[in-house]
Amino acid sequence: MAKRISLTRYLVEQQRVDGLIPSQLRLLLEVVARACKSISQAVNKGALGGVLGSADSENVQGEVQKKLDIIANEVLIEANEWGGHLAAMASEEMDGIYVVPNRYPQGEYLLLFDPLDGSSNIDVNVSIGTIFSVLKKPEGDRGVEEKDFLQAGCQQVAAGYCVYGPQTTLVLTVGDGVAMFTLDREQGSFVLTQEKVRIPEDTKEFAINMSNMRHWDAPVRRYIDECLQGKEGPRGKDFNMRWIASMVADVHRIMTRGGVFMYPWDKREPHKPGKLRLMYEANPMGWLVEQAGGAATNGRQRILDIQPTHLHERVSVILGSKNEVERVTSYHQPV
Ligand code: AHM
Ligand code: MG
Repeated sequence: MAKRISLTRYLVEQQRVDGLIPSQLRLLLEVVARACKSISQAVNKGALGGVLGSADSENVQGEVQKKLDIIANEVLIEANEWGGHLAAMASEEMDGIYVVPNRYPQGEYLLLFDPLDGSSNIDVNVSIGTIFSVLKKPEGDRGVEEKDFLQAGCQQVAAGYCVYGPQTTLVLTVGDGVAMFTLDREQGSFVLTQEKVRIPEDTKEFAINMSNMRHWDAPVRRYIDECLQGKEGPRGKDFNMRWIASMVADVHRIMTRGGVFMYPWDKREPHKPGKLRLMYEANPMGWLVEQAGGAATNGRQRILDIQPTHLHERVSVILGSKNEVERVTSYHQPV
């Protein structure tokens, strides 16, 4: 029988053999995984757990919060605040940063998360997920501040997501490729099910919210127009479209079989660079995709090179199969 490698064992081996993960980071990742298990349980209960529907609140972006957005946010904070490995956390669902209270020891890491991505899919039993990113707190004795979080994505020391679908799958990178772990519900542990994930460089599948087509910029329109022309057009092949409207689920499909995912700037909100959030969505997903051999840009530059100026910054996102991302990006370059 093939040996089963648990997440714990995988992380210990990465720490011991490859020296890739300091012990504090290993502990942190274990705690995040444990929190994801709790969120997965809440998601699975659905109406039976009374967790569906909206709460009577809005987040900092003015979006109505779902009950599960709030539950997932609390689970992540409660699981992570006391372990001693973190200095502070930031979440899509909180206005400012959450500094670890004085009653607990302070660690050297910063954790950022979108506690429950794909909120519009919660009540309709479609895959949703948690996205997270880990940064190192800059050196120094002063207390942690919001500006400590404003590091480019290339500074991440770990990133991952957990998709709550037919299976619960945790996907992780610490900078040495991407590994996938499937939750064994009977054992209550994540088991390694794929290592060295590779995204094919070419694809015939794109993911974009087509209902926004009339609002897009010319380069995105051109790319999608050419895909839609199929075999008869300049691409010489037929394309398929998939849009789940949960970034986690769309990215997971791309991790599994390739494709290109786009949430571009559009002219409905001309002053916003895009819909998705740089720190909680684009950076962790961008790094995971790059670690699996794909690419991630905002049309003009590599996502991971963007210097953030505020915590809840938004960004235009194009990521997935390398050759397609490079093509869309090249359409954005001035001629
Ligand atoms: P959320 O973090 O509030 O759930 O919003 C992000 C989600 C992404 O998961 C998804 O790609 C996108 O919003 C879907 O947007 P739309 O409803 O415009 O298709
Ligand atoms: Mg969200």
